[in-house]
Amino acid sequence: MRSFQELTVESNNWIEDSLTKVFDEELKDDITVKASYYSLLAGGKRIRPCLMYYSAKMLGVDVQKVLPFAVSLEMIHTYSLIHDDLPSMDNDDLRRGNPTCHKVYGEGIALLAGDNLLNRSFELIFQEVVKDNSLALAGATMARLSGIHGMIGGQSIDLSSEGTDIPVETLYELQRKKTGALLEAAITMPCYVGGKTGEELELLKKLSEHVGLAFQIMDDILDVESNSEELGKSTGKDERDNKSTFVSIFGLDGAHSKLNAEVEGCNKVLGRLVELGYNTEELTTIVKFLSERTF
Ligand code: GRG
Repeated sequence: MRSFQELTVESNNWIEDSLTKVFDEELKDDITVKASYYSLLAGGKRIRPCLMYYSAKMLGVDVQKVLPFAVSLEMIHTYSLIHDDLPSMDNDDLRRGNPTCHKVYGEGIALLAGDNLLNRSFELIFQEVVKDNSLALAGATMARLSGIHGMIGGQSIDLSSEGTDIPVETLYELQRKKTGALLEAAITMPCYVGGKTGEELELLKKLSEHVGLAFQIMDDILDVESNSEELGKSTGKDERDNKSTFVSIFGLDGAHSKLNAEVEGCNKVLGRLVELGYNTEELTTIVKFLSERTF
């Protein structure tokens, strides 16, 4: 069985080259394009493309057809990080081991770089839909999961509840949207692209919900237990900003048991996919990594 690191070598080979050419060559000297590439090509775990690649492989969906959606998703994810780091939001200096976009390019250009990544990501999707109309649902789903019903909706609840003790149900809703929605896009997009909208889609939605919560619970744990050298971003922020998190509400031990519950949920869904005849080896390895990650 291959390790998570070995799996990402393959998925990074699949996506990385495309990420370096998302903007037209003649725009390479534009300051907003430079700032966009600065953040997009700074690395990061690339967990969303990895999940999308191995979900497609499991379903037997052509990874070349899925690729523009993975590129688009990583662009949307990067825009959200640039905007989240701005002084008017989380006010952060460090991201992916480097100074944040606005520290290097200034706030105005960082704002534009985020906008630019978002707009271009949907332009890339529309270009695919123009070629093949059957991809329209995939594009619409990507927009919905990134927007007010998904990530932006989660961020909206998050910002409006800073400094207050939120009920557990609100914490779950916030995190399902803020973190979970883009992970759902990663895991389910191959279903929409490949026209597999039956039981597989329902199972992969369920899997994403557990993966999203496990990912966020681990993020909250690492914010307390890890350090900025290891994570490439600042730590201790949740307490600084008086945020309700899985750790602040359940304590560290409680957060670890919530994490285990989500991992069990993932494994149950993966078990059902095995019963349906799918090979879940790679997705199982990724889930294991997410539940043990140190960065
Ligand atoms: C600004 C619309 C808008 C949304 C911001 C991304 C985000 C929403 C907030 C950042 C803070 C946070 C804890 C988000 C939860 C999602 C998350 C853990 C993002 C970091 O994702 P990783 O760890 O990052 O995959 P890398 O750098 O590895 O790609």
